[in-house]
Amino acid sequence: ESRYNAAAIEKKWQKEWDERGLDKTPEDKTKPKFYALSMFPYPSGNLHMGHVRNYTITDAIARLKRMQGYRVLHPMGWDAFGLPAENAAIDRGVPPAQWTNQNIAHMKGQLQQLGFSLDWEREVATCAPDYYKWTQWIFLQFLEAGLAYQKEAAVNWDPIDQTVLANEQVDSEGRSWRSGAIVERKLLRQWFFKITDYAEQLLNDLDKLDGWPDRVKTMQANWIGKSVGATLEFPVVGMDEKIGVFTTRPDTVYGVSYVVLAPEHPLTPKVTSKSQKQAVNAFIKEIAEESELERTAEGKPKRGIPTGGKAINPFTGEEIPIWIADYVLYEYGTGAVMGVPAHDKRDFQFAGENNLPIKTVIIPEGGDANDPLDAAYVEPGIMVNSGQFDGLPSSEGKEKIIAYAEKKGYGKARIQYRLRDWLISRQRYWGAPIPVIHCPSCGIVPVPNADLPVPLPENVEFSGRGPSPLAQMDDWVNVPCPSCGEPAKRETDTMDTFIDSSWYFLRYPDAQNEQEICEKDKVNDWMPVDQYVGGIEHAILHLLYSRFVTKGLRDRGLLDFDEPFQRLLTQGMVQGKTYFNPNKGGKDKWIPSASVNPNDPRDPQTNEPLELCYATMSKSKGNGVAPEDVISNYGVDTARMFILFKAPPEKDLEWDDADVEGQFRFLNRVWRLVADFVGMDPNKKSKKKLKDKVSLTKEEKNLRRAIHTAIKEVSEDMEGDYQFNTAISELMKLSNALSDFPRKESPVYREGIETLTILMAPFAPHIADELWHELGYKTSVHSASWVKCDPEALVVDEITLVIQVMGKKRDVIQVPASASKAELEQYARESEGVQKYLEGKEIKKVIVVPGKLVNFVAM
Ligand code: ANZ
Ligand code: ZN
Repeated sequence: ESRYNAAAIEKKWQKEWDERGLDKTPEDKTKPKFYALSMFPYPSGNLHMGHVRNYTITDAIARLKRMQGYRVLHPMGWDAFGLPAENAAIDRGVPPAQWTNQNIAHMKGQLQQLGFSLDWEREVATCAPDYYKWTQWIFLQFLEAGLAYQKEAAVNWDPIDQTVLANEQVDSEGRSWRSGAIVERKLLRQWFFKITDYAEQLLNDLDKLDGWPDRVKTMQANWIGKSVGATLEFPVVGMDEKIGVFTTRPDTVYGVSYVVLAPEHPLTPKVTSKSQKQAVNAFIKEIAEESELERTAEGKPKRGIPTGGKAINPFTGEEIPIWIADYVLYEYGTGAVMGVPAHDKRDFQFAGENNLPIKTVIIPEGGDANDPLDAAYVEPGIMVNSGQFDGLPSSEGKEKIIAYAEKKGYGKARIQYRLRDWLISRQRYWGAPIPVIHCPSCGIVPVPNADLPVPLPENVEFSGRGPSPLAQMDDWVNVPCPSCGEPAKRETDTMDTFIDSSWYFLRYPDAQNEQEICEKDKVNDWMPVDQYVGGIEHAILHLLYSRFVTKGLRDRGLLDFDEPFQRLLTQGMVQGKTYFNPNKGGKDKWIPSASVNPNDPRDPQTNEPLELCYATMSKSKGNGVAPEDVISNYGVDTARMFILFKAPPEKDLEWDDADVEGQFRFLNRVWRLVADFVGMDPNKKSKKKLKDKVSLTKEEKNLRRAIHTAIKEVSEDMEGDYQFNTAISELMKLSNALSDFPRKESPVYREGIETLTILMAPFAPHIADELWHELGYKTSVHSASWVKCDPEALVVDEITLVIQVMGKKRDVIQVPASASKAELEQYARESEGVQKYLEGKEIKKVIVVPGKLVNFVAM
């Protein structure tokens, strides 16, 4: 074939690979294992360019590792439960299962068309009963271990999706991760996973994750939010009650001027005086409607009122007022704080607004305790006005105060985490039912393992976005109690879909096992995942949950490892050329490219000229490039080469048609290179393997150096950090060196052509296999061994020496790389080019820069 026909060869090789079973996971334990995993997609209906980038990266790694002699597990599945399916059912009357399965079928076809080397025999879909059976099994394991429990709590309520959300699913603006609605607070009885039991391990084990981006580790550490301090107890005046406060600054205890309870604190009504009762109740009502975010936002006025009650600072014996305020959260620490206006920003503001005393107890080195403060002094310093602790540095004082408190019974050391338990129940239909039964006499009864899965009923009616349809299905809800046989009711909440995805990677090693979640030997053999690739948006949610579930199952004796993902690559976004109207604001300013003439871009409504930028591809901006369009124009291999070449994998990638075209031309060039070689006169075309490296000509040596430099550079770029872009540049250099090489009948030329084909295989797998076939091989290039660099070939035996006279370049010569300084000078003096510039002049000085140049200072 003389022309590169991407469509034809891609179809051909995809079929070949399938027939030869190349993508199946080998069981041969003599090879080292490599588990390459992409975050599995939500089956929304269509693959977008972000998916294509994600899976291209993982696929290139999987293909490389196979060639490097690993047995590779590279599976794919579907994160298939979730609200969009239910909303589609409401909006269009299609059952969620049907909508989901149609989408899966379509997207699977797209993935297959992209030629990813996935082992489809291990495909999982979280909405399949043989999968969610094990999600339910995990729930029961956790229930038995005390890691799953029910409690009444103030929870995040999404008013659009009509369900509760976990804290991780509410962004920093207080919006739902899914619907974008501002979440409300509601008091509800809900199921939780006790992730807080693992807070310390989740934090410490981050140190084991060398192959994770620091940014992600920092985000997790901040989310876990470890604070070291103490609980100190303040007796309530006239009552046998103490208010425990959590503080990270026990060293400031002599500066306390009031105590604040969260309005919801159980002591609030007790300590409130008669005269304050009405005001306090009114205030509590007001606060109940505020979100946690509004309550704690910096800069916002802190609202609060005195309860009329008083407490005693055990360290000073002083009586201080008890307040309630919105900035104190009931769910954190003890739900109460000691107010130290001089050394805490929020307390400083609160004291200023409410005329409470401000007492300095920490000063900077050389500072003065009587200096007035215009802001809280929050840095460490020296303790003053603190009785026997005066003069201590605050860090030491902190320890001493805690020790003293423990001795006197005023309190004790405490470690507090920001992390809260994971709220896992959802009042929706399309999720795994929580497998418990509520019995009036036995209480919560787990569904026996033999009865799993608790199936989702199929004949559901979706009336609207009201309460979960499950709660309305009497046939399904009413069951005999598994324990006493009396009438009982099923739990109607389903599990957060993040549970489904927190263990799917454990299923692939043994995806079809009907008896167990996975065979212990298999999962311990394949896990942990050697390279995980996915989006940064999961930095906390999915990755934290997966780490927790892994540790929980490890402690149930199922797993032998601590962490699920050894290395993590978070790929950047794919950005598209985006038109916007600079005179418009908000979402209106984005103008879909489909409605714009690229030669004269104008707002179709106002006719104003538009500007261009790059922004993450999205439906709302109308700036997407459809994968299928690129494939039909150029083929899969071009799309892959462009994606891998255009930007390092962790950086954002700007989609640029000219650069796509550039990669297409490069593949065509390689195609011609091989076609010309294969088409050469058979007598001239070398079939000989290179045996004798000594008698190579200078050109041959140079070409070999180019070949082995490419091998070395590409292999190094593929170690750990996967710098595909620079690897592909090396391929381009090698192809140029081959084009320039004059003696195509040399065995070194064949070595070069074959090397280029092998090096290209992970990136452009279809064309590489076709060229390999053209080169006369019967087996796939993907079963070939990765090439090794011959260090001998890299040795430079000649260097280029520049010769200058008075700093001007006059000649360039080749000299032996081993020449000494004196020899370099000698070669330079003898070079022809400089003779006329030195004639009749006296050489005053010779400057020799070894390996580079000789400069004559001559007059
Ligand atoms: C007195 C104090 C003095 C404090 C000082 C700070 C500086 P992190 O680091 O986030 O753990 N706090 C404790 N419980 C709280 C709650 N439920 N709602 C709001 N604030 C609470 O913060 C710990 C500090 O936050 C604690 O230390 C407490 O204020 C406050 F110069 O105690 B500190
Ligand atoms: Zn019972």
